[in-house]
Amino acid sequence: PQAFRAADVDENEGVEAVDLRQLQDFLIEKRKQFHRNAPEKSLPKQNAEPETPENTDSFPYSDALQYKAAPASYRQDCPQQGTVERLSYQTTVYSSNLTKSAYVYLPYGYDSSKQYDIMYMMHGGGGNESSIFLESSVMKKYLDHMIMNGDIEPMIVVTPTFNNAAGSDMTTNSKNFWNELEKDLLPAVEGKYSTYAVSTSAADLKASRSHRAFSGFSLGALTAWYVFLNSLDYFQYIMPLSGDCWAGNTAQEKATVVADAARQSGYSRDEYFLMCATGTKDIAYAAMRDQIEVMKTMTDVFTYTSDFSKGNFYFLTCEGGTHYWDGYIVDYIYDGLPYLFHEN
Ligand code: FER
Repeated sequence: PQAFRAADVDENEGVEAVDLRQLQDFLIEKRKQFHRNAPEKSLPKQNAEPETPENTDSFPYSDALQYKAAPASYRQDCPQQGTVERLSYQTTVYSSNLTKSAYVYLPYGYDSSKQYDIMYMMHGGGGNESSIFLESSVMKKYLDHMIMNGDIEPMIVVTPTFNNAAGSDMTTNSKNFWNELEKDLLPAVEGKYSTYAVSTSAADLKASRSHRAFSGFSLGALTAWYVFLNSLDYFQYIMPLSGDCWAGNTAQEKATVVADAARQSGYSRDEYFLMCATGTKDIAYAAMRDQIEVMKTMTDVFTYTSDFSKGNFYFLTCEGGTHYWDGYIVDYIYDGLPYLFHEN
């Protein structure tokens, strides 16, 4: 029993793959401390304590995160599989009311009495709500393996679409999605699945922003930048992948719009985080790099490092990476996602 207790490094009264993975990382000095996963971290909603600013979760950040593809085994079926459900919801923010759908990834062992971090993830141009989890299977397999191996805590991932029958072109739909997201999608999802939002009121959704991320690829990265511009009070983490912020014509203008949103948000630098990524052969590379180079000079709102205990903004680049979801983008998520959700 003593050896068992010692091996239970996450202190959840069981020795699972998660513990062994953490021990492995500890032995090769990839990790200095263990993630606790004890029951009280996931209290039923009605007993949830107000969040304290103190960060009790010391993640072993690198300050200069490097691109690394996931292990090849992550592309195989995982022995511990989450599920993907279709969620239908109404949206009333367009000229006519619409019924839309999104897909929701629930981690292996999802338990509605626990609370989960949540990430919303937007497809690229020409895609739809099925693209990420149904038309490709890599993201689902990556999440399963990452959770089983303790790369990330169990979490919920939602894939909606910016497409809508009442809207206009894809770019406009992408830029405007934050409105539907705040008013209709967040309440539909978080009223049904167990997140840190204690209710679906705007106030409670905002109060749980440190447990919520938005990511997107390509035209979906544009959605993510516009979520940064408009919805920071709902999202603490934004992860734009292979797309820049089309809110200006020059890098200077784009960076200024993003910095001004941060300035006007009322949040301090340790309350919003940007994990950006692309490849050097990606069609988004030059525009993204140029925008980010200017953002690096805006040191009143952005501190450039991947150590999010010290800064709030990073650009991961993959030498030779192209605009290819299954080939590169999923690996940016593999690299970047573990860096989110520690700064509560
Ligand atoms: C970008 C490069 C490409 C970008 C979007 C795209 C938002 C989208 C291309 C497409 O959908 O064809 O920097 O930023």
